[in-house]
Amino acid sequence: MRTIMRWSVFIALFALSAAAQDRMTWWRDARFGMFIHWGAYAQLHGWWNSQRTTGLGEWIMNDMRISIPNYETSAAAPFNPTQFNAAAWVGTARAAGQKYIVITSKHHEGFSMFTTGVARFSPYDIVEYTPWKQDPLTALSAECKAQGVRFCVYYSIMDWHHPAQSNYGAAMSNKTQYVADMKAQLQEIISRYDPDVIWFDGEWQSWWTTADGTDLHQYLLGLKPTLIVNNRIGKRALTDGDFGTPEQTIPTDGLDYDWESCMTINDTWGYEDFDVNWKTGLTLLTNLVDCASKGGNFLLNVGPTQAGIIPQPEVVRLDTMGAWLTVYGESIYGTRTSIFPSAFTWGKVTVKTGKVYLHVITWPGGSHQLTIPALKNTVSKVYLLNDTNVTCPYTISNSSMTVTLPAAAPNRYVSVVAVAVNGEPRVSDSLYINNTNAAAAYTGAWTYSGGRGLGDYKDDVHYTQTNGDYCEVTFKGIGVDYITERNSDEGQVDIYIDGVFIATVNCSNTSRQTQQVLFHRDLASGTHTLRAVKRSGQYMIFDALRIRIDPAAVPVIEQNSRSAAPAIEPELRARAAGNMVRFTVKNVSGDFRNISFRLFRPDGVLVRELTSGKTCTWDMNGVPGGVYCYSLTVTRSASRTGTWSGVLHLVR
Ligand code: FHN
Repeated sequence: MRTIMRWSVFIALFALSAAAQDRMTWWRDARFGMFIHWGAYAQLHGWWNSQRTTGLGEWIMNDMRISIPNYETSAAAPFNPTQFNAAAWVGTARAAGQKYIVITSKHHEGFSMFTTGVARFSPYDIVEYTPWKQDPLTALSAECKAQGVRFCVYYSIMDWHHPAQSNYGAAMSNKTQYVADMKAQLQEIISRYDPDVIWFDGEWQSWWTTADGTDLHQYLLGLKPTLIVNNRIGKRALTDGDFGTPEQTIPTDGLDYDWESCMTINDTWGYEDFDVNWKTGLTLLTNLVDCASKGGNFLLNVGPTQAGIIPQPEVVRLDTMGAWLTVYGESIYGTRTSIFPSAFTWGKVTVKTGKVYLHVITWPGGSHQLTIPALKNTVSKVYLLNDTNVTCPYTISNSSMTVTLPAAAPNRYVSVVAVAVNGEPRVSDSLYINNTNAAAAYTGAWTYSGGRGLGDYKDDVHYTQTNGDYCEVTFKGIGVDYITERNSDEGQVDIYIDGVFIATVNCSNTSRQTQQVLFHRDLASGTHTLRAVKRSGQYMIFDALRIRIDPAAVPVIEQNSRSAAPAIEPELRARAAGNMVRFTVKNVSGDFRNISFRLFRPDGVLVRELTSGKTCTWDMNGVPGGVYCYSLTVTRSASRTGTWSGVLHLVR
């Protein structure tokens, strides 16, 4: 009798070590910090020999090829910021809603903004080398503790003044000596100012390696186990430090690990008196909301003057952000990344236990309605976050929720609508069929266009110019959204479901709009076919379908037709108590060789992969909850291979 093997895949979750989780908790909850670039370069404020520097204010020594002696006498020695006021600086950050400050303790110029006793750094520091003779880090760390703001420091590995480095940090003549000196200085900083984060930079020189970063990180954790460091302690790899550091940009889809986007309010980090290209309050608030909606932090920079004053245009903008956060901070602090698989044209979403926050940047006209994918939760109330007495009517279908808003936006920048739910917000499971998925079939003269950079889903589309051409997709689910672009050169598209004409959608619009939900249909659970047919206009664009999965349906696990192995356990569900997910394929007979296990996002992007062995433990930190597809191949012998695929729910 054929041995019937019982395959099952057990999923056991192990919480990350409590220390690792606790260490990052305050940082993740903080969401918004102040970067301060302040050094001897402020004394030159962007000028050298009556010429404007060609680059950033803090790079003036390098960019204007200033020698060390000239920089010592012209920038460092005369630096005398008599108007510095720690209470005012920290007060500005606190009023702005910035929960932590990261100040340059030593930038590439090598001038220490604190008293250092380390040979080869001393006496090139703000106390010993200037007429001012004060230590701003002492004052700021004390003031931060007094005002409840976390104190953190920036530290440059590259050092244009230390005798072991030459050619503006490109050459290293005595790395052992320099690393020893740097470690001694960092010990001074930790013991004297107790920073919560050390923000490394200047790691790109070839003489600094990943191994150097790992060694330094271990050394620092020995001094302060709860210290957080960024990925520039190494070489900005995923495994370096505690968080990623996108600079002057916000990752389009966020990152699936902790990250912080740092930005300037104008275009320079260090002060330049001629850089007046100030970002607007709307831009800055939109950036903050964008970061939070993608699970990241926003570190916004100020560049104080040679006198020790934060430029007023920066203070004004920070005040604007603080006023907004006073009303809407609940939707930023302590929130997590949006649970919805794609962005919305009207704004951004953040969540926390019991709440979904809709950050509406473009207030809807007409009927003033927003539609979001249906939540799995019970909705108890929808209201304006700025006035909880103003509730918003809403309707829920089995795959979407429509909220009707007041006619006017309550805030001139970003208005927030709160959706109160029971427990952890969870969205109805949905799958994306992108225009390149195998499931999409095209009839006629279609063309593929990728990398348009116009906001398409996965930045690619198929298009045709021939009326009658169509795209067709067969899927299983309880609802479908036809997602495409609208533009002035597009026309009408006929939508058929299961061979029946349902609607003609208008894809024309005076200006280009991408990822528009132009058609939505709730469906009986089962297999359906959507056909989109070009009827008129110059172009028809096909971008994606969003399909609602029936949570009650147990997806069929396709079993390799050649294998005698029995069906695998149906739909796997992993409830993440922590972030570590351990997959083990358990085979009673125990005689199989290995497994390959791949986890995909619904749109086909590979999330995690195991290509050999019998168990794997993946850190799912930063991987949002939702529906994932998996494929599992078990090899017992050359002729006995079983392949299964299915759906796995990662529930946060
Ligand atoms: O070279 C530095 C620059 O001066 C500034 O400090 C930025 C801030 O993140 N970091 C480096 C450039 O990536």
